[in-house]
Amino acid sequence: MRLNGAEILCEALLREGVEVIFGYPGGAVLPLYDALYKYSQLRHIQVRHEQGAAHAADAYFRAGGKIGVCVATSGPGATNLVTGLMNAKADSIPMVAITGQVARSAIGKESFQECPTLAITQPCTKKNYMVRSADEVADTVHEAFVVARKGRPGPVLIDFPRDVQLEEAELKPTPPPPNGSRSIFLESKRKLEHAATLINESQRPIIIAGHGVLMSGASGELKQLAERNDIPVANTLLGLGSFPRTHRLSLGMLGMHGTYWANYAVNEADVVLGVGVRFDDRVVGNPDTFAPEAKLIHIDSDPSQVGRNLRVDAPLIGDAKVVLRALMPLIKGRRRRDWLQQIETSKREHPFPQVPENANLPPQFVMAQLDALVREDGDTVVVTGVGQHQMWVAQFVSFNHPDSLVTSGAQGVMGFELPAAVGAQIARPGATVWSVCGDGGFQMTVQELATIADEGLPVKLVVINNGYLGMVRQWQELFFHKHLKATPITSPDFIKLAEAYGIPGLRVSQRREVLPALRRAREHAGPFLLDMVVDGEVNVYPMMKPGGAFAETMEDPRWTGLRDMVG
Ligand SMILES: Cc1cc2nc3c(=O)[nH]c(=O)nc-3n(C[C@H](O)[C@H](O)[C@H](O)COP(=O)(O)OP(=O)(O)OC[C@H]3O[C@@H](n4cnc5c(N)ncnc54)[C@H](O)[C@@H]3O)c2cc1C
Ligand SMILES: Cc1ncc(C[n+]2csc(CCOP(=O)(O)OP(=O)(O)O)c2C)c(N)n1
Ligand SMILES: [Mg+2]
Repeated sequence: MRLNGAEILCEALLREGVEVIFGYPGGAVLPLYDALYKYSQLRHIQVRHEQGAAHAADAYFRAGGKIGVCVATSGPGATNLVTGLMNAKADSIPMVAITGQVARSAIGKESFQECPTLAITQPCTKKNYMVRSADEVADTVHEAFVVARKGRPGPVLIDFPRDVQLEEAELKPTPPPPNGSRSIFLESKRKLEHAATLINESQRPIIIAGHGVLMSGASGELKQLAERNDIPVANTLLGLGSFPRTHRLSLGMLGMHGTYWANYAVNEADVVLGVGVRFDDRVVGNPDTFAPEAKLIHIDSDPSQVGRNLRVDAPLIGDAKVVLRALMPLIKGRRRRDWLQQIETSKREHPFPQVPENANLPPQFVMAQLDALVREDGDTVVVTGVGQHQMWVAQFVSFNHPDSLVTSGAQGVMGFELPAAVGAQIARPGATVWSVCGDGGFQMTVQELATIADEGLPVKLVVINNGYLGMVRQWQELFFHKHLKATPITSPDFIKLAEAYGIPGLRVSQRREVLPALRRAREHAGPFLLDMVVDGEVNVYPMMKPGGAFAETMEDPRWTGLRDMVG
């Protein structure tokens, strides 16, 4: 069958099981949009900015596990994708991005809307291609999906010259599927036995479960191993949900804003088992003082991540699920009353983050109430922006299921919250999707309210309106002599703004209003916005200083038990 390049691309996407494309048209992708006009099986979500397309495609994967596809035109369309590509690359999210390019004969001539997309996106993709003939299109698309998924996943970009979209070629048969996308388990039995001996003989082990556990679908294996050997589990921000937060062995998040007791347990541990975790500096602080007494076992599918940030005693390279399964028979069943008791004592002495008693509506109160609702619901996704509200979500919401948190980790992209909510809701139409937004971040991609309204996505937007770029204000207060420069931020009337898009909303400024408002938003059939006018000058604690040691953890001495207050 002879088709043009754009039609071949659509056929190849369908063969890859693609159902949704997040995109924005322009001159250099007009032939592709003409093909999409015919290929109505490919649902096209028209975002309002290409950055939104990339974030939506990213969250589509994080929430639903299927690779997201985004499309942009050449020049400004392609450059608008860059933040989203970098975000996906840094957080190991597979994605396929397709950009239009000027015709082959116009390349290199500073043609209208020409830009060096391959050069610009090379560092923020796993691989990028330019298809130079229609004949190459199908194979390139299939290869892109394989590359995006395998090893450490990430985004792949295909630059698609306009004339190649129009050129005709024969549609090739589908290539055979590659031999399994999981990386082959490389480690010897001796290495597994060494790691198992370290665990079995340890007195104070801890598991640090990261994003790789979710990527591998290894939550079940993780739970089995933790329970068999009675090992407490701390999660990274991106690993939250890989181990049930309400499980007796869960310590919550570790790291810069992790729970005191998770960081305490790491500090006291004699063995640390890291699973699918990159040991980012927000997790480790100062590498010289991290887990000072521990032997480190590291399971990761990407050999370049092992030993990169920390010295590793027992590396186990491979897919988390495969390695954990291989390790399991070597792990002894045992109970660790003394060690767990030691951690319980630390919990009692350093209770959970709290609020000043005289506070009116502390943001943490909102999070604790949201947690109550999330626990009631079976199928929930919480999306966040970046900043203080993100950390309070991580601290207060009990993520008990995989793929229930969608957040930007390594890049910390403000503005992720709205377009990511679009992608998450489209991936999980039956789920309640809460998007907890910063008043700053919300204003960065606010135009995606139109996408939410157009598509009738029943997203629940909770704007944490603290009047500040709160996280930066916190750093100015703590480390820059309270010089608040450019961090107080004004906002439009969020309710009126939402109304302009046909989205109803409610303003909340009192504690007693919070839970009824959250319920009302949840019960509303369509999108709903809550403008939570919270106390502005509240800091996220505990906080380990950047690059600092556990011993330097900052706690707020003024605060008293919030969880008791909200019941
Ligand atoms: C304001 C702010 C504050 C933050 N504070 C904290 C904090 O206090 N604590 C915290 O934890 N984070 C914090 N972060 C996030 C932090 O920056 C990192 O993004 C996060 O710690 C990374 O988690 P990770 O290593 O689990 O995930 P990733 O960075 O995604 O790494 C995943 C690892 O898993 C591996 N992997 C992938 N697939 C597989 C597989 N199938 N099998 C095995 N391995 C696999 C990858 O090779 C990689 O090494 C913060 C971010 C922001 C924006
Ligand atoms: C695109 C982008 N620009 C700047 C920053 C730096 N930054 C990190 S957190 C933050 C403040 C976020 O403010 P807001 O969205 O209101 O959330 P809050 O911290 O107040 O909860 C800023 C400016 C960033 N992470 N991303
Ligand atoms: Mg704010």
